[in-house]
Amino acid sequence: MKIRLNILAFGICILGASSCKDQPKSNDKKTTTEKPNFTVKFDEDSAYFYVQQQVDFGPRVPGTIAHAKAAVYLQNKLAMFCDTAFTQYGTMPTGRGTNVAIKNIVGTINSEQTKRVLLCAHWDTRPQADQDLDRPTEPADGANDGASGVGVLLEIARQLQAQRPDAGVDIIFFDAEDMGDREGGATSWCLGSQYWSKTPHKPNYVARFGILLDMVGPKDAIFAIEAYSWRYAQPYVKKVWNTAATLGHGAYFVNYEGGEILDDHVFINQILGIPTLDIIHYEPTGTGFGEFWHRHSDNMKSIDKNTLKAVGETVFKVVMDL
Ligand code: AHN
Ligand code: ZN
Repeated sequence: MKIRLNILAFGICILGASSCKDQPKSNDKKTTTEKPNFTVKFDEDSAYFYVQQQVDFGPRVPGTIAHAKAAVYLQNKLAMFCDTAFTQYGTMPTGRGTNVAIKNIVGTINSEQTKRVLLCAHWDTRPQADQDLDRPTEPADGANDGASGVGVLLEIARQLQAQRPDAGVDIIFFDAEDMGDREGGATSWCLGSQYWSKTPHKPNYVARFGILLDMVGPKDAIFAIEAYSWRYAQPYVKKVWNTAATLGHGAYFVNYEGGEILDDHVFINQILGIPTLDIIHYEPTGTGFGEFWHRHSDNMKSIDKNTLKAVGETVFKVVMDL
């Protein structure tokens, strides 16, 4: 928090930083838009619980029993909260001579609405915590890297039952984002989103824009503006970052560029052409993604409820404002 205050020169962020801490546990914030009344609601305890439940299956490494069980859990959750839910099955080359089975899990709200938004996150866990000196061939829990984005989206879906959005919403949990490496090259990452972008769950699928959540749980997370997001989805980056500032979350959604990150949204932008932005924790030092990244410290201790709330409220309001 201190570092961020020093870096940032403008008022919104400074105000945001001081107000987001020690906030009373009120979930209700009146909005200031001309839209029909709604209240920004997001329960961070609920989101945290959804992260915990995923982690409790064990690392969701493609091909494992934990992965298979989590897929059922996630489809059931989306079936509870959305109008429809199903799993898209596929197969993709890993880039290293093998294929991997893909399960992309899709929940849809207001299927007939043409004004749609895509909300997505990857749900798989990297097969190895290869940034760790200790046990680098074993997977981490993937609390941040995978489970955090999914947990936030599940809570948003739950809230959208009580306050129905005018827009259509498609929530997609992408499989096999995190199996990539240098040897396999760029296309060895993001296998589920590559599959879906080539073969969307509905023929001729369109959405106005998409929001990808990745590693949205660290304490004092920094969501710098990711360069592909700025290139392909600039108006929506502005909308999301301005919404965050309005809600007092400007300390997380900072106004500087964080470089190019190869993530699921790149393939959605380049293959399908749906402008999609990435909300991803970016740390200017070290690995770029924080101390926990691809290490065994990516466990529940690396999840902060305040960060989940900042992201959840922001995305909820963007959806309801549509
Ligand atoms: C690369 O490291 C090439 N991309 C980061 C995307 C990622 C990995 N997100 C989570 N794990
Ligand atoms: Zn990862």
